[in-house]
Amino acid sequence: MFTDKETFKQAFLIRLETLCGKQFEESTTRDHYYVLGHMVREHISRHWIATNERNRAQKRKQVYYLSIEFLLGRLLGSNLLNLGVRQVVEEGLRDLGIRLEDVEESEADAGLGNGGLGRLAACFLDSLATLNLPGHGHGIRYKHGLFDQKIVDGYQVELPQQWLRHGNVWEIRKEELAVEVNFWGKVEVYEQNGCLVFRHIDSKKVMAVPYDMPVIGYGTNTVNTLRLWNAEPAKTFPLHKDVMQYKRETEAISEFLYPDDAHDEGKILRLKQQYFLVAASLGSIVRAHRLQHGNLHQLHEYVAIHVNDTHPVLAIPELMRILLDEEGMSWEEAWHITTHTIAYTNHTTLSERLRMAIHLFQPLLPRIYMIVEEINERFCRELWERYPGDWGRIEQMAIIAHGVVKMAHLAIAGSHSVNGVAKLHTEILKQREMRLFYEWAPHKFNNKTNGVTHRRWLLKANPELSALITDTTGSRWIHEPETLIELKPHASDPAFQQALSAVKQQRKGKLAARIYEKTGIRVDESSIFDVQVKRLHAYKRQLLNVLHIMYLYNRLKEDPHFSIYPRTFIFGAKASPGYYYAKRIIKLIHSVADKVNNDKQTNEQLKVIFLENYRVSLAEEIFPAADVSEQISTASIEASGTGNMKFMMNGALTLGTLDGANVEIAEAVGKENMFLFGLTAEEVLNYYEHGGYRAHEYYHHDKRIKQVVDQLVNGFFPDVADYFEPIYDSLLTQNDEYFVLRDFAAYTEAHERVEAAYRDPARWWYMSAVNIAHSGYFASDRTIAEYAVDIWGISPSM
Ligand code: 73E
Repeated sequence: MFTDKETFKQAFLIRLETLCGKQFEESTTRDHYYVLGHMVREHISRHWIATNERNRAQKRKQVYYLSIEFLLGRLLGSNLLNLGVRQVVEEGLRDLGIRLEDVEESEADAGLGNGGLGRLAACFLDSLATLNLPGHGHGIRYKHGLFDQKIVDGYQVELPQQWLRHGNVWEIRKEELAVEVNFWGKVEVYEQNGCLVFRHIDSKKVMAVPYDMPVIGYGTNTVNTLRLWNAEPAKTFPLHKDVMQYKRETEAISEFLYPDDAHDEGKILRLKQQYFLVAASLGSIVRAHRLQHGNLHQLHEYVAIHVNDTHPVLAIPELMRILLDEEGMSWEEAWHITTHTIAYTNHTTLSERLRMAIHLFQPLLPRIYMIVEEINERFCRELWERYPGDWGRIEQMAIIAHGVVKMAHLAIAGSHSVNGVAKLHTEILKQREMRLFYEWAPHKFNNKTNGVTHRRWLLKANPELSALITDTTGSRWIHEPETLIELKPHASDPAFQQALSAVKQQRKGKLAARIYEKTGIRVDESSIFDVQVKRLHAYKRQLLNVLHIMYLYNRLKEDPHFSIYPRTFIFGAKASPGYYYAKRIIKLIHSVADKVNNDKQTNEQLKVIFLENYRVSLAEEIFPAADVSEQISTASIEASGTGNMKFMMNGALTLGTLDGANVEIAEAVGKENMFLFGLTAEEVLNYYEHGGYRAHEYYHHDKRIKQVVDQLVNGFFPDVADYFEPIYDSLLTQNDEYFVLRDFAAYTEAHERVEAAYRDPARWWYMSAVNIAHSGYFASDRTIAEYAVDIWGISPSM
């Protein structure tokens, strides 16, 4: 039905009638979206079935990627692109007077994630399918994804996200594959034929119902599966009195995504979600394996299970439970299979501190808790043999200690592979955060530097630049992103530079139009677009960016000889609803924007824009239009960052610290092709360990700093009273935990280097081209190929 324009149009119009019961004339954009989605599903269904059949018949090893988040964004555009039918569809619709762009925009973002971690999982699915790897996702079908952000008077307000309001064309409910999940109750132990038998009784049952979504590879027939689990009441309602409450509590499990990024909360509902995901996923994985192999003795040879951060770490005791209680295996065999099946990625050093209180854990999951206790006992015994008498070490490494379960320790003990997400991050894990574990089992530790799918973030998001690349070097880069390096010889070619800058200009114009539509503010399209988009977090230091803007403003007001190359500072960021400090920073950005944008003396040189409700679809409009990519976290804290890679691919230059994957970007492009500044990770970690930083000194010795910090509290922003006082206090009273003032001068100086480079177009576009040329390494195809070989032991299946 997509072979040519005419066939497509015919097929489209017929389905409009059968699916929507409408004539073309009465149809709406949403109808068009619905019909197109169905056509794609129909088109791929044969391949989807065939992929599943092949996996069954070939008995190939499969990987299951367990993640509490999948930040998919919109799917229509990328599915059409991956199927290679986008152009036919676009032209066919155009004949009918429909713009494909409008149809795409009517799709709601599937916002089932907070930020980098969830988006990484989505990029990985794209690469798995494209590389024909047998890899599938398991997640939760949250009714409400990450909240929608509204800005009212400069303050963030959260609204529930409603992505399912008009249904979801991509999913198929598979009720017959539902899995029962047990909570609460107690464990009965009795003896049978000389063995101890454990039975979980009086539990509250929840049905996990899978909704399958196809994951379509680029230019291949492989269609993998993303299985999202929905929590529903069990088929037979229990006969206890409060049926309504049971229904409410059950459905609550898959109702909301927790809006926390890079920091976890030990809440009971979160633990319920985690076990729900794990029990449902393992139930379905094990059922499929049993059907094929009859038993689970070879599970680890045919199945790899990846736990994305510690959220799904209960996969370890749950798999043990299945092997022990359902299969009757010995502890030794069950442990062998479990540890050889499971691998774990750590995404943040903060998660090392992640704990779950026993008094919450034990009653909710009594049998799982017993198994964790046993794992801990055996683990401590092993440590005791290895380090006799070294109580201190064993206490620090124990999985259960002082009334809590340490999730990261369980993950390391129960898996065969532990990886960080960038070189620097993995080194910090090995040498600091997880040093004792690294000493105990160095062979488990490895690095897998993150990557992003260049097909969404370059090919789809930036067709203008993609066309230029293909015109220059051919289209091999789409399948083999590392061949982008072939652009390098063109980096100093004036004609190429000219074309590159024209493409950027075009995208800046497009974003400027969007900014005007959303905010009513006109920005100068020839100004430098300087962008910081990411979750709002103190360690990401949006505050450093804002204080620098305040400094520029002050200087422009006070110094008649001072001028700058016109700049547009663009922000996008959601703050966790309960993270009050972050919310104050959002208000601060708006207060500064208000001043700067409305001051005739400055607003031709300086503009500040906050784009509300930052999300995947908005990101796709922003990256292609950026000149400068702000990656300014306190060194050592951002595990990797992935926005940095998306900017780089789109030819923006990084203004950043030597943190996370910035370090590897610098290795790839050369320090001279970035704007690096500030403390190194080692310096930061030294300060944290030995002290010696006094924020007051920087405040008193640098007039620029004193002025902007004082302006937070001295009435400079008259409408906010003392709302920014906590920000002021964080810098001075609390000695500036993230070294904002310490790095201020270096950051200002780096901005001056940016400006100088931008004033020299030949240099700027050379640098930009070099960045694009080296971005292939940061494609998730490379990352996934490494996981496949080093961790999962899977190979392509076609
Ligand atoms: O540096 C990023 C990293 O690029 C890191 O902060 C982020 O993961 C990205 C992908 O590897 C991350 N998110 C979380 N932890 N690390 C997190 C923690 C709890 C809940 C939700 C997300």
